[in-house]
Amino acid sequence: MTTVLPAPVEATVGLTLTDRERREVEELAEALTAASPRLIDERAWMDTARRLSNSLPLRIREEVRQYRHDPGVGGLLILRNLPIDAEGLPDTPAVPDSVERTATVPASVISLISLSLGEVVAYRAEKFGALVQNVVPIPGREESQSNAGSTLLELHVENAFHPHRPDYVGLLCLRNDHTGTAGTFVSSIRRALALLPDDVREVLSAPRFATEPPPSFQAGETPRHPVLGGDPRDPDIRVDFHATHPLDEEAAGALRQLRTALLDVAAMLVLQPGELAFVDNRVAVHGRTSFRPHYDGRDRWLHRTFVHLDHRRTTGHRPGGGLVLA
Ligand SMILES: O=C(O)CCC(=O)C(=O)O
Ligand SMILES: [Fe+2]
Repeated sequence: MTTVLPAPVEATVGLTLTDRERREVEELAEALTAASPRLIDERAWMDTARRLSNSLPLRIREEVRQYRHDPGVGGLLILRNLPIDAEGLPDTPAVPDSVERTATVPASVISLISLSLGEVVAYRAEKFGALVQNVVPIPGREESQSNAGSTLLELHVENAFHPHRPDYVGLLCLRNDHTGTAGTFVSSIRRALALLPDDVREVLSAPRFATEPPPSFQAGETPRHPVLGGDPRDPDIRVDFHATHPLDEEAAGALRQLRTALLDVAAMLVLQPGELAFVDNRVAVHGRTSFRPHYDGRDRWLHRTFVHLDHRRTTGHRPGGGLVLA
């Protein structure tokens, strides 16, 4: 990636809760946290979460509904001043594949808001299919191109290889890194498209690319796919600059130009405790700056959810009618 860091996301993007709204979300999240069986991945708990999500403050529901209608030019929604008690949190987990199993207020907050956007889903092969996952640096994984790393993470569509990749990724910050500067890059094809000449767009729209799944998915072949799909004037994007490979020279050149264009229009989102970002995984890509973990219990800590808009599309892929894709 370039050495020049992208400009920060404008503070005006999204919604900052009033202290009264923050308190309302906190009360709702506390009620959900206490709801039986207090286990996030149990159907009864998510059923309660879905029902309670209808009682979120009106301005949140309006903002989320508008974002679902149109994710905007950046594909990004940010909610600020959510009830995260940064002082009262336990230590940042530092074990591989860390997930949240037992209900907590932060896990309830991200579940409630994700469920107002759509359906919370997970993948059996990733983090045991847990619905609320931890994005934390893991000792020994510093160089890994995954959420466990702390090196620069390349721009990517989440699970770009997967036919049922998320429509949205939710990232809720519980703690930032020690310097308060670790940032999530976000960029969108809606901003980058104008920088791409017609012939490059054409190459990107052809099935001249393949995306490797991570080893845990043990998928068979990697089918060829286009990087740009849908309406040529407002396309969807499917690329992971670590895992997507061009299948010929021209495709390689087009992919390089796409990466440059996305970096040119990227913004940097330095999530602080109590901030929740949704990235529209159809039009936007994300990545992360490098940062230095200390492994002292105070490292950067995000909760993550995946959201689908249409549960019906994955019916045959969710054994037992649950929320986890096989
Ligand atoms: O750490 C971040 O800000 C984003 C990491 C990431 O790409 C993810 O968790 O999907
Ligand atoms: Fe990601």
